[in-house]
Amino acid sequence: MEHIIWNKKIECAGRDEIKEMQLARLKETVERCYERVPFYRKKFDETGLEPKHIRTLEDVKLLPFTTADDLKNNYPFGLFAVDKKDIVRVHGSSGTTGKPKIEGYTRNDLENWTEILARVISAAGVTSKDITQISFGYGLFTGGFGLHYGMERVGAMVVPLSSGNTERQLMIMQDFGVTVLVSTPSYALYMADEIEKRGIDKSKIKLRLALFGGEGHTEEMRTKIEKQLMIKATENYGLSELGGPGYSGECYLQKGMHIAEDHYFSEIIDPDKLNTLDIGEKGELVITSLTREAFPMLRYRTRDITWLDDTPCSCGRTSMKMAKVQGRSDDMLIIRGVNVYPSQIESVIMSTKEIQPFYEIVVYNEGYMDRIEVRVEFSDASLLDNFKKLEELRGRIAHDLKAVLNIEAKVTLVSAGTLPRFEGKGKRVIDKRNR
Ligand code: DLL
Repeated sequence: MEHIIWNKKIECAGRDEIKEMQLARLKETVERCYERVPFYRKKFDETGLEPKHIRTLEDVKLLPFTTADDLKNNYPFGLFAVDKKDIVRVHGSSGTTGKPKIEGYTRNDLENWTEILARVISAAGVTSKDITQISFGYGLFTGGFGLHYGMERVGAMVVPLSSGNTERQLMIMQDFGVTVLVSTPSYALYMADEIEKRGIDKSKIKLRLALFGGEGHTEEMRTKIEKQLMIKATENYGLSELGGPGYSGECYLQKGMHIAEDHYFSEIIDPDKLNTLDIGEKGELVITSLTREAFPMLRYRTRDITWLDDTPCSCGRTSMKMAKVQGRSDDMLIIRGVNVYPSQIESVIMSTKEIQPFYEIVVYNEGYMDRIEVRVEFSDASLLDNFKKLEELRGRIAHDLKAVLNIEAKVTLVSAGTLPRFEGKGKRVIDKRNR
């Protein structure tokens, strides 16, 4: 396979060179926020902080955090640092309820966004010879447009299908000889299942790569999809508040996501004590934008739990990497005092042969107790006639879940095809507790 490093000068730069660039850009960003965004000016004034106090990268710790609530309170354009006439695009968070978190781009911001996506896309192994099907939603969601322009920049043929209408997606995938799929892992799983169900001849599918992002997935789920679609899948991460995808992406070695450090400064903090943690320590990712003109952001608390990794990568890139997101500090379930991450449950499900990779987690009250139920689909319909075998399977899954979670989970087996499938990000946790 051909491996192109899109921007060698930056992606393979020495650490000192990167740090120097980050510091200069951090100072500019701080100045910009202070001068142009009343929200930040007020926060600075409250503590007597001035842009001149930021002298080293360490001084980032002096800056105030920005949270999702700050975006909500300043909806829609309150945190913009340029006049509306200089904004050429807006995007927003993917949630379907309530007001979205809105962010804007100047022409330069769009140019930088395209550049960092071209890096992510090349790192995954995509070249101008590829035909790519973009099955992320196009709209306020950043996934569709972000990957679209990056792919065009790399020179790949783009098929902008957006999400939904799976039958048509699969038809075009075969007819056009699509080689690269861009989607959430949930949607890829759904497509893989439909390919099996419809008995589509796999030799008609030319896919060789998938770029997954927009949500987390376990290694076990990745392996499952890779096997089923006979592809290699890399992962990328980003969030609309910081401009969408492009913040980080895996290279073909699949050993963590390379961060675009010339555009973002990253920290890991303890989400409770708020102190900064060391490289390699697990905590909440906090990001400061370094080049964004329209919507600069200081120390944004992503709520995503991960760690940073500065060990050299054999692909040649020198950039810091982030590990797979372990969960969000706000999707962690606390069940009878025990912390449970949906990803722990997913690993067990993906490692159990006799069940499908689809699941649902229901949390509910029973008296004063919190209970957790995991619903999974069994693959072999003939099990319906064999109660003993069905019970044995249920017991085994319950046992494996207990070993991982340290608490009992009720396991419910349902027939194949009955749990929800997702065309975008999956929603697999239903919390019915009254609090
Ligand atoms: O999901 C941006 C994006 C689109 C990234 C396409 C990659 C590809 P939002 O809708 O604002 O933006 O959601 C951001 O999604 O804080 C994470 O919790 C989650 N997320 C995104 N990528 C990953 C990933 C886009 N690779 C929120 N692993 C983030 C885990 C992810 N979580």
